[in-house]
Amino acid sequence: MALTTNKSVLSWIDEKVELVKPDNIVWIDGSKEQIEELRATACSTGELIKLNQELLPDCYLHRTAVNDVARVEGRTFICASTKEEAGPTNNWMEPSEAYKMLYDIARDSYKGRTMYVIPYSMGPVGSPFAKVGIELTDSIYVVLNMVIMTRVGKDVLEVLGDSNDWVRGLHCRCDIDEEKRYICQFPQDNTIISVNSGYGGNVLLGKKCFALRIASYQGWKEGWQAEHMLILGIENPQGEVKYICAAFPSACGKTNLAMLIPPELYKEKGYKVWCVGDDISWIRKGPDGRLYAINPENGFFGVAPGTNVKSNPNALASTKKGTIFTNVAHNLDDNTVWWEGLDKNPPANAVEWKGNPWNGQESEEKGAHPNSRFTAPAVNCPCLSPEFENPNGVPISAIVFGGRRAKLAPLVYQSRDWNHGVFVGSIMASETTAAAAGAVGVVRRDPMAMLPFCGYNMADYWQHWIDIGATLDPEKAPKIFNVNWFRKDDEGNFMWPGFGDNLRVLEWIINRCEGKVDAKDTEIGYIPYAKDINIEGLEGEVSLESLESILEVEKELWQEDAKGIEEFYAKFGDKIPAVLAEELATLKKNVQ
Ligand code: GTP
Ligand code: SPV
Ligand code: MN
Repeated sequence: MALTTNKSVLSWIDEKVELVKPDNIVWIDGSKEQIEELRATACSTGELIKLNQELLPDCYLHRTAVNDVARVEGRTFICASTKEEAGPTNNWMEPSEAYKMLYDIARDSYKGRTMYVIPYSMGPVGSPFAKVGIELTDSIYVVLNMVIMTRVGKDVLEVLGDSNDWVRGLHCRCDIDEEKRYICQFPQDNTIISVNSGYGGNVLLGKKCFALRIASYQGWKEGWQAEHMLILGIENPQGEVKYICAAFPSACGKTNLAMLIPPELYKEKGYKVWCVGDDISWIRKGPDGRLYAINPENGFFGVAPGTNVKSNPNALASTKKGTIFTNVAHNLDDNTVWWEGLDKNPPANAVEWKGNPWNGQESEEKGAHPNSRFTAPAVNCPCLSPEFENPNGVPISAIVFGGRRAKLAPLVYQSRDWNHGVFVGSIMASETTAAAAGAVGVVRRDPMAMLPFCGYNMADYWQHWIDIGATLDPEKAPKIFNVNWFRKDDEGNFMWPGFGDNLRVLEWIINRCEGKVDAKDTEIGYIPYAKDINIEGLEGEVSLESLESILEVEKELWQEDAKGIEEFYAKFGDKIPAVLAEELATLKKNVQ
């Protein structure tokens, strides 16, 4: 039975039913009973494996197809009416052509299958920031993931009422055929169509497709911002909490930073860190003129490898109940899961992520895919912010950009002002990771960590950033920074311990926001004096000299980089905002 009388919803679903021809239609109401039933069905078909319910209550394991383990950027399209609107950094397809191609692929593909109708809210239901979506899928795995990652159920439709303001999403598994895999966004139609995949970012349509690609376009039109940013709160010993948003590319440390455990020294003093979000921020100006952010998601779709009690105990704790693991190794001895970097004791009697028997003590092969993931409910997180459900979001003191760069980018620097900060975000570059299909470790430009996620022309997106800044009182605008946890020495070792110790850098950032500490005015922006980054307790890991060396501006490298920026900007022709062209000229002059 349909859960709404909304005509725009019902007529759209009717059309899609006509197209894909499901045997049954099931509306997802979000009830416990329904979820249990779906889990049982998925276990009976092998789509899910029920894990040890004593050690991991309500936890399940799923394996995707071997050819379907990451986002596919080459097959992701922005189907705006003109190519120019999608811009040079997006793949573009003309909308009517795209619809025709996708409908041909989707036609009859639900025959013998069930259509699940998922009404969901991105953001707390009814929050002024929140937006509604409806995803149609023929995958129980998608339903159960969406139930964790978003707010799903009847109340979403009640809030929607008769409105036509909701995002349409059609997902068809089809045959998981790589050659016919397409992830298409139609920003002008509020529509997403995804075919031939069953992997996370390609099919959980509330996440990257809606909350970033469609929402970034909506934000442009409506005066707000959708960003690939974590949100965390830092509580000082006086009990004051300051919030930071940070944009790092995929698999570059957002989940880890969002849940960081303060170093002993800071814990003793009374510092605490609160996680509001680990991947996406929706940001808008509040009544007091400051920028406020919400996390539109309700769970974490986190990278499993490398997550352990030391690196990210909060993430690990979050995965102990109600979690779906994707493409990790299955320990048959105790029916639990394992991944590289969990501990130094891989299971001998196990099944690797592709489904083959695996002896982790002897095998050279990996047990878990490098982009294996956990889907964990946010409420599980021990450091979840009390503001997580706040419909009005949290006020942002600082915006931090950062990438994975072995050389060049210093540990941290601050932009001179908002517009320079936009420039700093626009010139971000990072080494590619396993989160997307393709080569790993290649440096590429990834402005604001939005390269794969911006739903319109990146030059317009930069201008939107500049325009937002122009509406802000400089006293109230967040200060903008850049960080790099990934500098390496000549032997290839990380020069900064990272993880919990990143709080030492965040402390400097907060101090800068409050005007409590001086900085060196350099060619690229404000850089800390080494003495102002607290390295107490890091003896043996970081010396003052090595800290100084990762805070240095290496002019020759920057000259080289400026050329790369110029080439990148050239792709946008005269759409490059004048402000950014001027900032580039200044940088070039400064590092001459
Ligand atoms: P997405 O979910 O793909 O958006 O990734 P993310 O940005 O949330 O990245 P995540 O926190 O999952 O970290 C990805 C990888 O980076 C993991 O293997 C981490 O162990 C590693 N990592 C995270 N923070 C640090 C750090 O401070 N230093 C170093 N060296 N590695 C880090
Ligand atoms: C990312 O790749 O940035 C992710 C994972 O957060 S996915 O949902 O697959 O996009
Ligand atoms: Mn991400």
